Amino acid sequence: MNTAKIVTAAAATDDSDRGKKMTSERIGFRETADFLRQHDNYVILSHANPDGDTLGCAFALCRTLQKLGKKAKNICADEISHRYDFMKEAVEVQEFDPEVYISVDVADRKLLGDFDKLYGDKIELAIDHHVSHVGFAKMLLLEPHAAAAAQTVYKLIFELGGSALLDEKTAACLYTGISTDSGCFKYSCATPETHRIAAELLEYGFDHAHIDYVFFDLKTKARIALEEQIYRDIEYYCGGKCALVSLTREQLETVDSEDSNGLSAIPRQIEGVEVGVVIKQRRNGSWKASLRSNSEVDVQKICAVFGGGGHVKAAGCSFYNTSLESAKKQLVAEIGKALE
Ligand SMILES: [Mn+2]
Repeated sequence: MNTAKIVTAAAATDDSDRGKKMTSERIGFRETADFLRQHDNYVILSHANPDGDTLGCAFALCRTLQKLGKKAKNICADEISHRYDFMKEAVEVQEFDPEVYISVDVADRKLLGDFDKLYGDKIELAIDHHVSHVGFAKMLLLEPHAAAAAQTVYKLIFELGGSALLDEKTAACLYTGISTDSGCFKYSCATPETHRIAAELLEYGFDHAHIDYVFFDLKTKARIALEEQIYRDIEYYCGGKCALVSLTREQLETVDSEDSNGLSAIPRQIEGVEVGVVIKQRRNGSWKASLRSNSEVDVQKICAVFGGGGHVKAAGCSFYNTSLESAKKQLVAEIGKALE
């Protein structure tokens, strides 16, 4: 394969990558396309607890490789929600001896879940968009400022065969990745390029309104019932600048895991709230707190006090062998200090 070497050192000149351990060879779109043309029998891995981006990338790439006459299949350590059934219809089920393993939207091999042990060492090509990507594949196609890995896969498919290689089904998969990762184009990660690529995809004529309805508006009755409890039980602290919600195992088990996504967004939607907190009980009884900041408050610093971490605006920490009341008290005390 004729890969120009854009290696670790070059990657590290990018501010966003500084200090990150990079063990993969960074390659561009042309090298990646050449690599895909030259091989066959692909296994495409999504991350565990799969979302619209990792699945949209996997199914779009699988369909494209099959169109090119290659054998390809997708695998994921966790179950795929029925919401993605339209993606499964985009690919043929093929049996073959795997030759090349590819990961899509996987920032770290640990995120492969139970498949890390089985496949983590075998991945030749990683396609990703996470600034925090920890190199694990031999080769890496990384666009750290793309809103979704599906943007990168779109450009790769274009490199492989132009617009003729795209179609309605592939476009629907890629659009789902872009829309879900950008919060339906609401997050600050949605750039002019994000919108341009989405606009190109809309030209293929799939039902984008239905996709956005399914992923952003549709809720199960169980989810609505859980939200009802959440709204009823919101607690306010620090003069209304902190809103807190706690959920026991019993409450969480009324919905499936897909249904419990996005709950941490609820407290921070409230006007006047600067720090939103959602505390969920884990299966082992410990408590996991997710903090979201709407202001200057650095929630990463608050979580670090309790051994947690994350980002300035979104972070998390855990409380073990502690009652819920005690966990709340400790957290609210730190939040109070940060708000002063
Ligand atoms: Mn993603």
